[in-house]
Amino acid sequence: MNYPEFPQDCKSLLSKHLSLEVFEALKDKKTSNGFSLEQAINSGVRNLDSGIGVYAGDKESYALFGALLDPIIEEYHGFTKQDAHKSNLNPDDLNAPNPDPEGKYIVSTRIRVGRNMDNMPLGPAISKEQRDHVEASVVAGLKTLEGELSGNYYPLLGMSKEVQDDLIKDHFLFKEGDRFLDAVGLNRNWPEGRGIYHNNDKTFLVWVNEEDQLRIISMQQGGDIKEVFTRLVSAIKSIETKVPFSYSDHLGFITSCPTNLGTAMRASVHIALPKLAADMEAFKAITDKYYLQIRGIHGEHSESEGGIYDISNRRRLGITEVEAVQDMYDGVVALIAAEKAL
Ligand code: ADP
Ligand code: IOM
Repeated sequence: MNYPEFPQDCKSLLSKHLSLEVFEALKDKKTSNGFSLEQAINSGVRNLDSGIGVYAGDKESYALFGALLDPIIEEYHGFTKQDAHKSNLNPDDLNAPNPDPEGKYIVSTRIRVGRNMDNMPLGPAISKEQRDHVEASVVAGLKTLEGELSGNYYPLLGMSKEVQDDLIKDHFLFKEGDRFLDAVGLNRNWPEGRGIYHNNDKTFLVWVNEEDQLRIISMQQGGDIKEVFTRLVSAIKSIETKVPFSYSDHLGFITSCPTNLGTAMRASVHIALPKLAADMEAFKAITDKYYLQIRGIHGEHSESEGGIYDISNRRRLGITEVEAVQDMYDGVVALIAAEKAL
């Protein structure tokens, strides 16, 4: 492979950190699962609108391709090689009374974590047999969940197009054919090995074998962020007794995208901010201050509709889960105050 030239206006962290020197040092390296630099960067090379543009094929990728990944991790999370990751899943430490009890701004709240199985390649380097094994192990674990977490698993294979489209439209299921995931091999053998588990109310869901092998999700209408977090923590604690997760003392939970390392947590609200959105500079000044990310209404790489935005914590590594949710909560309080003042 030749050194990829990125256009001047490309903003991905890959384009910023893949110098010719780094490329030459890494281009012939492969992890023990056969994952190469060419595979790691293909998504960002093909998709110039990537935010990051690089993925790991396994835990080893983070060490082997460290010359590229370390500066990306540092820039995204503000986390250096000297820093240590930390965890706090205690809902009592979260200060988050509902910021919008009248339901004027917050449509819904969702908190998810990514997880991958220990001693398995990540999705970009996994074989079909290994992926099917992950699905079977995860589903066996999920079937033992009780109470509010008890539900059913719905494999994508055999799901009608109508059901699938409705689940996507209603924000419960991942989309199909994502070009960013496609370019790193995350859509191989689609739809086999993929599916969704959820309880009856769809307040607790698990995506199987999308960007990560598990996305554990708690969501509900309105702005009771603490209730959503509490349900998620109880799910994580139950599932981790059944499925061994890939973890590193330094990087926290191992995920295929470097943005998700650490807590692997994205806590978001769908929130109506039509007035503030008319002044994007003022909007971004608040989201930057509270380390927040703005997404559109259908998730990453989508647009806002009707003044409703997806606002979530940006940092995930080097801070605890409680701090990640607190970032989102404090920022949302400030955003609502700004919207009210207009
Ligand atoms: P992820 O959150 O796993 O990184 P996406 O950004 O693609 O992935 O979002 C996945 C889905 O979750 C999308 O349909 C998105 O609209 C939905 N979603 C995210 N946050 C919320 C929320 N607070 N309320 C309802 N749906 C949400
Ligand atoms: N997590 C991943 N889907 N994303 C950061 C892709 C990108 O824009 O690089």
